[in-house]
Amino acid sequence: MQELDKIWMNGELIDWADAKVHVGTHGLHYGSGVFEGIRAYETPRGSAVFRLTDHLQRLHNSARLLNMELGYTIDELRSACMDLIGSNGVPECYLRPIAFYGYGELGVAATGNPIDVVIMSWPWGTYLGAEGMEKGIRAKISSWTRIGPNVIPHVAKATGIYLNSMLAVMEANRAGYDEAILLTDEGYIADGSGENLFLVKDGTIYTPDLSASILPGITRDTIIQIAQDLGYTVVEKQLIRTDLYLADEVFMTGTAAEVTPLRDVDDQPIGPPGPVTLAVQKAYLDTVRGQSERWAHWLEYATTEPARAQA
Ligand code: PPE
Repeated sequence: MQELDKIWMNGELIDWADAKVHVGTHGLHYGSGVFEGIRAYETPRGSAVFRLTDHLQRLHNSARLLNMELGYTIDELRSACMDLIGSNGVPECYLRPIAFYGYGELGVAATGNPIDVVIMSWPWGTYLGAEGMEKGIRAKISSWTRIGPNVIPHVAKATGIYLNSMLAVMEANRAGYDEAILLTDEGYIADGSGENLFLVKDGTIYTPDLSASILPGITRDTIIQIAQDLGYTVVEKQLIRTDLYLADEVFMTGTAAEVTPLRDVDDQPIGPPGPVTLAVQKAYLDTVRGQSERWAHWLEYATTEPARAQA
């Protein structure tokens, strides 16, 4: 991770090296935290954060599901993100707000522990490699099952959930694949370790519906809207693994992964990135980089760069 100058922690911008917690922190012992992953892009009008308010709204929802009181409004967190981008001076970066039960009492019930709220930012290149973005990655169905809706609320982007993702992606990597695909207990396709999944069959786009224990991805929502605008039909439904094997195209979406094509699943060839994937990927990258008037309202410009914003 490339270290930048500042981290926003509990209301203040502090030096990167000083953003520390005690080893007795509740969130460290029990994974009791919620977080977000957000990207800021360099655009012709300066640094813009993609769907920042939507990400912060999801952070608030995640916190609610874990009975956490963040203590900062969405507006306050939005300003904090903008201040951080301005002070670090890196217009194109990944933002990682995280809130967790802090240092107080140990014991599983977190009631009474303080809540720490932190925002980090650092430059993060392509998640699954530049070559993966261009030529497609190789994925494997995981032997790990995606956590069910009555295990941990999957709608929450909660830190503890990511043990599920970590085991899956490490298993896939050890076996020589780039990414894992997790199925639900019933065998329906859920998501990747850090991405939602889409497939294309006979010109129609399919993606698992929200009941499949998936994170309600903001990129997923973006892609559904962009694809419909491009004239594609998008169907949200239960999908099974053989739908992937027989698909014409498969791609994954996420803030970090953006739109990454899959070139094979379980060694079943899907082929090089197809026309629908490429069209959607281009439209997405144009949108986040401020090249699209249609979706301009999704870009929240860092107010800390007034000189550039006027240009
Ligand atoms: N599913 C999972 C399990 C997931 O972690 C992500 C985001 C998504 C779907 C897509 O969500 P969205 O970013 O809102 O479109 N994964 C984040 C964290 C990746 C990491 O390694 O850390 C991300 O993409 O920022």
